[in-house]
Amino acid sequence: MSDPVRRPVVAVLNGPNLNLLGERDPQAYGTATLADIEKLCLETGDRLGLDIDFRQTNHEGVLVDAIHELRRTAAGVVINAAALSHTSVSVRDALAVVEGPVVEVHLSNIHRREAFRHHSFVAEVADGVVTGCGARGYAMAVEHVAHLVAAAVEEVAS
Ligand code: CA2
Repeated sequence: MSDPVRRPVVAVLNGPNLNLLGERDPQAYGTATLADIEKLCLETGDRLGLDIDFRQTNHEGVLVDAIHELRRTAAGVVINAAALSHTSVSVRDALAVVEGPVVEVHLSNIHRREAFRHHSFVAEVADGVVTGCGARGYAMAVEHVAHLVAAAVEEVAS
């Protein structure tokens, strides 16, 4: 039997405290757990012919290492860096060398919240930002990465 054709991989990276989703703060973040969001991303990926590499870490250096590991192999990256979005130059610098498209996602609308959440270092290097659309925002971000990857492939072929 021949090997199945490998599908492009989209990494979906999650930062600190997102493992607690569904346990507290449903007004800000909704009721979906991170496992629910992973399932949504996998379903979206399946529909679009993509594999999803879904990860969460509470540690800045682990997130930077994950970005380095994926920077050449992933077709694109969706990232909710959580609080690190507002503080981490090292996450920003790691994302700047990712070869494929990067789309930032936040469950809540960061611009409608406290002033310290209004600036995102991630947004400075992202190809798109989805904020305030809840868990559905992850599906939107995966779709947008798929669109940008397909557009880049078409451009090379033309
Ligand atoms: O809206 C988002 O997705 C955020 O990235 C979530 C971060 C927050 O620091 C950003 O400003 C916006 C916080 C994630 C923590 O999630 C929790 C969930 C339940 C209980 C405690 C924290």
